[in-house]
Amino acid sequence: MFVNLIDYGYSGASVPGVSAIGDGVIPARITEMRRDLYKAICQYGEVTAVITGTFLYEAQYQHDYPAVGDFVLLKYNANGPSGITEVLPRISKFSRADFSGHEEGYVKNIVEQVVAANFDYVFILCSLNFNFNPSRIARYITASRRSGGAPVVLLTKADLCADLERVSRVETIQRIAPDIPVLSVSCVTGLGLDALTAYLPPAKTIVLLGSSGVGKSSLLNTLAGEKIMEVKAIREEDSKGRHTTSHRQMVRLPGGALVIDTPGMRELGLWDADQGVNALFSNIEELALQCRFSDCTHKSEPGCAVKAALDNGSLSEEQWKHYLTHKKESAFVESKSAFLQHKKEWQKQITRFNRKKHAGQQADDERDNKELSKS
Ligand SMILES: Nc1nc2c(ncn2[C@@H]2O[C@H](COP(=O)(O)OP(=O)(O)OP(=O)(O)O)[C@@H](O)[C@H]2O)c(=O)[nH]1
Ligand SMILES: [Mg+2]
Repeated sequence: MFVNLIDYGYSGASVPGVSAIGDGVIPARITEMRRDLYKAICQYGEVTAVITGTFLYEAQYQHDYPAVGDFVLLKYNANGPSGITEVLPRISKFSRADFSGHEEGYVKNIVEQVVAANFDYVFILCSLNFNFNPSRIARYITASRRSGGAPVVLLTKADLCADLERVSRVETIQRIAPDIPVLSVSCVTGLGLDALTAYLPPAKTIVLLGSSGVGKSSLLNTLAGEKIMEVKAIREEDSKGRHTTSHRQMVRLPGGALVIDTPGMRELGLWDADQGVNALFSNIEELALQCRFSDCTHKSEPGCAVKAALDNGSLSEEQWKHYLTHKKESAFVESKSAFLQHKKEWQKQITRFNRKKHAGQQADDERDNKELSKS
């Protein structure tokens, strides 16, 4: 079977670094990741793959490792796992800050963990039931803005929500992010699914993001027309029975679009959050530039353009509230990162000091021994 990688979003000429192909390697795209074992699609079909020793030696940071959606170079092996030798430059990526930090008493800095790569759209899913949470959606929008993919908000399980309530919730999100499509969908009744096809063109890649239980895998199965991903019932009131999907996988829909399912994430640590906040709230950042004082805190200063906009209604209270939450969160990520960096430096200094002390003691011992042997 010959697979044309262009159907999987590959556009060789426009991917920088592809001239490096040769030397018995072929391009491929990562379709699945379970711990250290990958699946990749290449011209010979889907193969299992592992990262090669050289790759391991050269990879310095977590984000150097392949993620689902990555285009890679593969040493093809017809009789066993093929070897991933290189990850090609990404055109988009979704990352989270990995706080998992501790390693045998040694504190790592926060590392960037790539969740998915090379997608065109980010579908942000949030359920219309009891878990409806505009702040969480805004957080995902911020991260998506930064990723290079275009965010689309999907309010899921529309069948569990009265029509009036549904319309008002769609409006709430549209007020927070006026330039982003917001659709309500239901996998049970099929509501809203037709409108989704505009964001599912052939060879384009879509990543599904959202908390556990919002219906990411259900949506993928519905769009694929078959049960590909495991779906488990949850108790809607408290979402009990969570974290069904435990790996990342990319599926090609009958229409040709590629959809990446991800496990629901408990915490979405924003990576490089500030830039994303500025993009989502560019109108507020512009208003702030018009304040009389450059260090205006937008609380009680005269000539505050933000306060004026809030008073005359041109800036919604909701958007302002979300902006403040974001600012606080990105400050938290930054301060935690700085704290861990500081702690790491401090531990390095202790190790250096101990080593020096040890070396000094050794020199003293040698001197004593020499003195003794002389006497
Ligand atoms: N009523 C209703 N239930 C839905 C809908 N979509 C999904 N569900 C249910 O929601 C529950 C969770 O769905 P999943 O698709 O497993 O959710 P998920 O987001 O993939 O969850 P994780 O894999 O844990 O991240 C299941 O019981 C689904 O049947 C919908 O449109 N309407
Ligand atoms: Mg799932």
